[in-house]
Amino acid sequence: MDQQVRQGRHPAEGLTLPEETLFIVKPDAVARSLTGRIIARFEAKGFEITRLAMLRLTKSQAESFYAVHRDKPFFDELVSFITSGPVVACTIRGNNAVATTRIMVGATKSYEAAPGSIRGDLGLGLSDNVIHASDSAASFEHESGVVFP
Ligand code: FUP
Repeated sequence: MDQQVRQGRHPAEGLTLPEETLFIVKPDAVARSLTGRIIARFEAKGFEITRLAMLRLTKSQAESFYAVHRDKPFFDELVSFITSGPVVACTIRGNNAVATTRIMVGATKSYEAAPGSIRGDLGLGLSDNVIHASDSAASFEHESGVVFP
């Protein structure tokens, strides 16, 4: 067993690039009872959960969350979908968290996402694509501020 684990420290300590990121289990995945399975993948990878909540985003929270997409044709559908039911928001900490989480999540279009990724294994949709994950440190700061005010 690893020395750090033996001493009771979390494996996420002593990192080369300690970082935090945010993922959101979307309403489709919560409704399909996939929340535990998704969170378990991040725990198994070695990330430490730092915040966890089930919540329902308001329309104004969702519009702020997805502000970067405000001018896109799919913006209204995106806001409508993410507010359509409860979500589970989670911040995690670990080595290279932002980029590693994006790899674990997979391509935006679930039906094209590689098997082995969360979207590739668990979804077929586009706006209903199972999970959101911050794509940069700046996105993490903005998005976590909206979700965990
Ligand atoms: P991702 O970072 O993979 O979640 O994807 P984007 O930030 O590009 O898109 C945000 C969300 O918009 C996606 F989760 C799904 C939705 N979307 C559409 O509905 N249609 C599109 O053409 C692109 C994205």
